[in-house]
Amino acid sequence: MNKKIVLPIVLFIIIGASLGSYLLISPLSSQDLFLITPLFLVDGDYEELERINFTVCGVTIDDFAYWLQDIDKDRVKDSKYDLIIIDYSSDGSETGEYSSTDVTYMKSSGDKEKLLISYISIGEAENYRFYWNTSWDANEDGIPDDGAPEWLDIENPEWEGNYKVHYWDPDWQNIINQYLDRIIAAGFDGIYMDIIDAYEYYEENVTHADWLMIDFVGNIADYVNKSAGSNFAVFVQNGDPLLLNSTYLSYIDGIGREDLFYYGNEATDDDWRNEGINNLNAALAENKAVLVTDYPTRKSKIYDSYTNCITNGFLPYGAVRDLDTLKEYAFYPAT
Ligand SMILES: [Ca+2]
Ligand SMILES: [Ca+2]
Repeated sequence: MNKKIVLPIVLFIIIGASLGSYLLISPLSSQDLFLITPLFLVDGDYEELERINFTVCGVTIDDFAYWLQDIDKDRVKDSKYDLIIIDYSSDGSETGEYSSTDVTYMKSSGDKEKLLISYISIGEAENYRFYWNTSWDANEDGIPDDGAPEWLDIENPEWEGNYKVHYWDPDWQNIINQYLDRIIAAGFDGIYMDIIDAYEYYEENVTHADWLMIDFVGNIADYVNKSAGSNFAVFVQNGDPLLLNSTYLSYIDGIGREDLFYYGNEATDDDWRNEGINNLNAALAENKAVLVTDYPTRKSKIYDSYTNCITNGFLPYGAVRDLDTLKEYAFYPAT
């Protein structure tokens, strides 16, 4: 090879290696993505996508984000996302609860006010929440101790600190009402209810476990409607087979669905995906918002997930599994 060819090749290798190691050692923020994007030829192929929009409680949204841990109030405030799902507490605990001042601050973004929606698990008890009493499982073996409430069941073996609950028990439902009081008092615009699919866990042994969950969601919808008004948004997460029930659909403003097109970087199984799309279409037919969160780490997969969402009329968000940062992509920027 002559020198004219060798020099560009060497430069290319050096630049490529430096950039590669930078990418390996540094977690990417949204700003980094914008800076780095034009450097990769492959990213140049990702054209900005057409936008999907929904009206939620009178507000039009065409993008959303989901952020539960290590929340940065300033980044939430400055973000242009129209709807952001966060935890109602900076660390999940009672002492970390956001005040109404915090919530007002986070909602007051540079361009316009955003909808701030609070995560709440209604189908499992979390041992770091305000309602938990350490005596319920003092020896931390995942089995409720003597004297624990009757509704408390065993710890979820796949999620430390989360315990199964008899969600149909009025005492558990009263705890959730107290939880809702705190979320409403802080000024959140709605709730995003997790572990709806707890009914699947009890289906074998409890008659009409699905209907008991539908009734619970109905009770919650009534409760927030009375105490926060009809403009308080009611979202559910996963458990989408319940969407085929029109009573259930009438209780909610929208659904969030995880792992629809991708499970990590793997495309999901065709049957699983098609069943999910079919269920979510029932929500679309009743003008309910459909928010899809997939968790690929590879940008090509994130882009593919967004493309699939848009084809199906769902709002996309590509998150990290720990939900500990805010992501944004040049092909679907927050506006
Ligand atoms: Ca125990
Ligand atoms: Ca927007």
